[in-house]
Amino acid sequence: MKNKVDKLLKEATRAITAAASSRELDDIRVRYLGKKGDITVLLKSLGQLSPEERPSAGQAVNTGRKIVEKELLERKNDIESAEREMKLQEEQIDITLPGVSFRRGHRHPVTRVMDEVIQIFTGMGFSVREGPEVESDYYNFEALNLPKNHPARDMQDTFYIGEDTVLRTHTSPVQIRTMESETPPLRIISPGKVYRVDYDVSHSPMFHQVEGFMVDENVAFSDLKGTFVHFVNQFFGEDTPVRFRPSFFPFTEPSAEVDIGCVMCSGKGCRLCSSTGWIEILGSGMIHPEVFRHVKYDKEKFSGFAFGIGIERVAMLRYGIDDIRLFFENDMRFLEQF
Ligand code: 2NM
Repeated sequence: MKNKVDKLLKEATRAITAAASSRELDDIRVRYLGKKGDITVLLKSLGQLSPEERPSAGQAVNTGRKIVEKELLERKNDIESAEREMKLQEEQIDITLPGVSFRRGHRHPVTRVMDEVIQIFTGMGFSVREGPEVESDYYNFEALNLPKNHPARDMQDTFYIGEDTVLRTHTSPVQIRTMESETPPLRIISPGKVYRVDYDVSHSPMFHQVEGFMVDENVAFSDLKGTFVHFVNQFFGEDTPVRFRPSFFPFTEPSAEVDIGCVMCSGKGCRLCSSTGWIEILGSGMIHPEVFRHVKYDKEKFSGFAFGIGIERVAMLRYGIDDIRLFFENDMRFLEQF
């Protein structure tokens, strides 16, 4: 028995020393110590020995088993630390290499100006309402006192989707929908995309508006004036000259356009302001009784003002941009300046 154990031990030791991976080592463990392993088989055969032989033989096998177990464990630790070391070498990162640089994005100038305009009006107590860009003839025109033969309804200006369906030419339909479903007092702005058949340095077929209105008892033209003087002071600066010039819109009476002192020549007269010294920034007026009739507001009880601001237009004045199409070409050299 002692000889058998010595022989197995020698064999096992050689195999363990030669093992190069955890996997090989495991195979060796199974070969000697597994259920049918050589040493296990020897242990099981002890029962067949005579009672006199059994103690010394048992001791020899057990000692052999312990030695093999110890050698396996030691070799396992060696191999595993070698393997770990190799992995660390392979995965080593050279922290002195230059990093992969990326560019930080930012909001589009139209979005920035839009957010700023919204903030100025919410600061005066206005709330935001949004609505569909595809509208019915009724909400885009009829309810706004734009009669069937009005030039603003011409095929030239409006994108028609169907007989009675258009791409909204302004966000006023949102105001009509709001007045239909809510009762005064109301202070509402509706920002969004609008569409008109037009394309040159100052017109884009899609552009952005913030329209708004206020309705309550006793709203006067002076409220309109105070609102836009505050808006101009906030958006263009405290010292910006403001004037109110009579105008016409089908949905307001009286109507006024708001001008500011020319941003390019400071009022001296130039190409931008057609030598007038003034630049138009928004349209406004007292809401027409016909609009109130459509939304079933009592025109004897309520009055209100409304307005529309072209966002690209005020963004161009703010940043000194002379072609509206630059906003939509997505040339990074242009956009990166904001
Ligand atoms: C403008 C100019 C004047 C306007 C009117 C309405 C409504 F729905 F309340 F009647 N919303 N927006 C309005 C008035 C818009 O844009 C140049």
